[in-house]
Amino acid sequence: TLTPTRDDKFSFGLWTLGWNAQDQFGGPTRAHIDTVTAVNKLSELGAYGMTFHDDDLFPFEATEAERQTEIDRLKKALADTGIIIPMITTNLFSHPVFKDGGFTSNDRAVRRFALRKVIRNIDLAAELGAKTFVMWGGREGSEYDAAKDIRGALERYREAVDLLGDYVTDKGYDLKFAIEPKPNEPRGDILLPTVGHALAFIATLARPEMVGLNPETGHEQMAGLNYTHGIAQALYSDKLFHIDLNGQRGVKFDQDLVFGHGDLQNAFSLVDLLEFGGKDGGKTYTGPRHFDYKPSRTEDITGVWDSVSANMRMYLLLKERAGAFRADPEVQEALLAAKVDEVNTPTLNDGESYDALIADRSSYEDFDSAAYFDGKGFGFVRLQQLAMEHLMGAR
Ligand code: GLT
Ligand code: MN
Ligand code: MN
Ligand code: MN
Repeated sequence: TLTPTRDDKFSFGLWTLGWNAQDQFGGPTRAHIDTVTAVNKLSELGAYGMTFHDDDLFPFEATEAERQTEIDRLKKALADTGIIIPMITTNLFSHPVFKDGGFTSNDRAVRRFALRKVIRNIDLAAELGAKTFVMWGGREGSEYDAAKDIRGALERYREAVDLLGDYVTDKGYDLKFAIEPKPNEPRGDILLPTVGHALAFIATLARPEMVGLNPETGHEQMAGLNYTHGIAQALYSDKLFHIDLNGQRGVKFDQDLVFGHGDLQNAFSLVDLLEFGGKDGGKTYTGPRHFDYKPSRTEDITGVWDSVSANMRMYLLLKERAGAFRADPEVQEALLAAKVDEVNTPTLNDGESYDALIADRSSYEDFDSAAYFDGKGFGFVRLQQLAMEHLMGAR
């Protein structure tokens, strides 16, 4: 079915549909959307969750009372609709004080302020029952190589995440962190620019088990990387804690298009991996299908809600198409011919040592590399064509 239900676990950032469409070159083209309207509309359109930054819900300068009013209004809307808050995150990038970063600013007082802002928001996450706390360090980075000691900045990043891990653990909160990589924008170069960099960083932490990834489609693609590969490696490392789905067309500024409106074939392979990539053909990821996109600046309020629905519909269409691809006997035969599953067979026999491998003449001395394929290819193109035909609804 192409009608989204709560079981599909679709969620949206309040900052996504709520974006007033201000950009580098022009002012807002739309009005602010109130939190309660957002929750009601998401519920009506079939989402199950909403996410937000502290500053999305109440302004940076909000008084304690103003902050509480907004939290209470949100709680009431959640109770009225059944929408949940699976993830929350902290804005350490909009206010001018964060112009050189939060956790890694050269200015120590800014770093201490950033930690306090995050701790306050972790308490809110726990209060609202969020299970994931995203860290997107958009301002952690530099434009000028002489201006940032990268090793020092990474040490401060580690110090911050370790401290927050201690805090969550000591408070007994059921909350995990998900780092969101991005190569650039707003900084010229951002720290932890890709899934791979972030995985290496997580391994240096005091509590690596508490920290995973929130990879965004467009962010990996801005680095020219294959998002499906990045997600697969995150899964391989048990680090896919959350996901930001959207669309991007190639290596350029962060487009935040509707999911599937960018690299469609990569979106197809991604949904195939998430929904059918498990050992038994089941899901590999059961968390929120979270959309972090921006309704284009050309759109009015109708266009905003159309684009919310478009994200969910694209996901469900791709899921349907990937299911049809998997079920097609000709695809199964092509997969077999392409030896796709053979990569899961260990290269050595059970218990085989390198001595035994060296003693196996068929593996080398008698292996006729030139004659081995005897003019036969793998048939990957045929397989890809079948995938594209399913994607296009031609089969
Ligand atoms: C910001 C960024 C996103 C991050 C959000 C979380 S905020 O809009 O562009 O990719 O996921 O901080
Ligand atoms: Mn983005
Ligand atoms: Mn994102
Ligand atoms: Mn974004």
